[in-house]
Amino acid sequence: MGTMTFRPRRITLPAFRPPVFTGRPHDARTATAVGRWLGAAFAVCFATGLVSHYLQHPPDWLSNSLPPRPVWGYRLTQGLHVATGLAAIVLLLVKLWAVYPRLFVWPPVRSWRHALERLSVAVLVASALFQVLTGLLNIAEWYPWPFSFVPVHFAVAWVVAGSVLLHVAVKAPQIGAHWRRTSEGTLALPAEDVRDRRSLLLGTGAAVGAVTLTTVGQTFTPLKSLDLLAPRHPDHGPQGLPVNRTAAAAGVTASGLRAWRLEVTGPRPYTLTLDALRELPRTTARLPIACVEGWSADARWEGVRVRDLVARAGGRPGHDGVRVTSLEQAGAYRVMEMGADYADDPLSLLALTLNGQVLSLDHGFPARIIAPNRPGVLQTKWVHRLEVL
Ligand SMILES: Nc1nc2c(c(=O)[nH]1)N[C@H]1C(S)=C(S)[C@@H](COP(=O)(O)O)O[C@H]1N2
Ligand SMILES: [Mo]
Repeated sequence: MGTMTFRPRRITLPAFRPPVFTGRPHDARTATAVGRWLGAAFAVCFATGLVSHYLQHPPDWLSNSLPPRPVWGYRLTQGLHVATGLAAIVLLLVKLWAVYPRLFVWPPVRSWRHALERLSVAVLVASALFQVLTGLLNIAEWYPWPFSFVPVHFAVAWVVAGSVLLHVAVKAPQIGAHWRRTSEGTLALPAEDVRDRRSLLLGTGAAVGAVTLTTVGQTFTPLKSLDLLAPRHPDHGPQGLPVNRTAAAAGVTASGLRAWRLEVTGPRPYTLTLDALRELPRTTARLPIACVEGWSADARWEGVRVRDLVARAGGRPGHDGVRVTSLEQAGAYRVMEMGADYADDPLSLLALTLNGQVLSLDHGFPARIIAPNRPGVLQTKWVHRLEVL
C-alpha cells in the first residue's frame, strides 16, 4: 500500500466587503435629529416612571410625606409615562434604522475605546428595546416571561438611563455640531439629500402623532373617540368604568360576602355591618381611577372618609397610616398601605357607591378605597379590614 501524502491547500477567503450605505437618512445628522426626540421621550418616561414607582413602593422615609394633591397628579404622570413610552417605540425603530449601517463597520473593532463604545451602544439598544417591549406587553396584560414585571422594568430603566447618559457624553461632539448646524457642511448639501431627511423626519413625526392620537384617549378623555388602538377605553365597563381585575378573577363571590363585616383595628377596635357602615356620615368626591397601565377615568364616588374610620378606632388623624386588606385570597394588590397624609385627606374614602349606584361586584362591592393622586393598583377593592398603624 502506498502512502498518500495529504497536502493542505491554503484557503483564501475573499476580503470581506461591508455594504456601502449612502444617503442622508443614515448620516449623523439624521441620527441626532431623531435621537433628541427619543431622548426627550425617554427622559419623560423615566421621570414619570420614578414617580409611579415611588408612589407604589415608597421608602420608609417618604411613606408619610407623599402628596395627595393634585388629585389628578398620578393620572397625568402615568398618562405621560405610557404615551411617551409608546412614542418611543416609533422613535427607537427609526433611530435604529438610521444607524444600523454602523453594524457593518469594518474592522468591527479599531481600538479599546472603539470596542467600549460599541459595547455601550449594544447595552443601550438591548435595554431600550427591552423596556419598550415589556412596557407594551404590560399594558396589554400579556406576560410571556418568567420574571415579575415591576422590579425588572424598574431595574432596567436605570440601565437605559445610564447608557443614554454615557451615549450622549460619547457623542457630544457630533451632537454639538448638529446644534451648531456645522456638521458635514449642511449648506453645501444637494437639495435631494435635504429633502430625503426632511421626508424621513416628517414621516416619523406623522407616525408618532398617529400612535399618540389613537391611544392617548384612554386617559385624555377629550380624545376618547379616537382611542382605537389602546387596550382600554375609559367608558367601557360596568357602571361606565373599566375593570382590570374582576371579582371572578379575584375569587370574590356574592355568596362569600354574606357574612361581610368591616373590621377596624387600632387602640379602640370595632366591627361594622354593611348597614351600620352606610349609616355613617358620607362624602361625595369626583376622583379618577388612574391605572398604571395607562388608562384612567373620572368617576363620582360616595363613601365614608378613611380619617373618620381611623379616628373612631382611636387613631390620631395626620399621624397614623392605615393598612387595608381585601377579601381577595391571593394577588399582589390584596393588602395596601396608606401613609398618614393620605389617610387624613378629606377625599380619601372607603367608597360605597360609584356614579350614583351601589358598587358593582367587579368595582369592589361592598366597599373599596378611592383616594386622590394614587396609582390604580392602590385603590383596593372588596375591603374588609383597616388597621391603624
Ligand atoms: N383587591 C384588589 N383591588 C384592586 C385590584 C386588585 O387586583 N385587587 N386591582 C387594582 C387596579 S390594577 C386598578 S387599576 C383598580 C381598578 O378599579 P376598577 O376595576 O374599579 O376600575 O382597582 C385596583 N384594586
Ligand atoms: Mo391598574
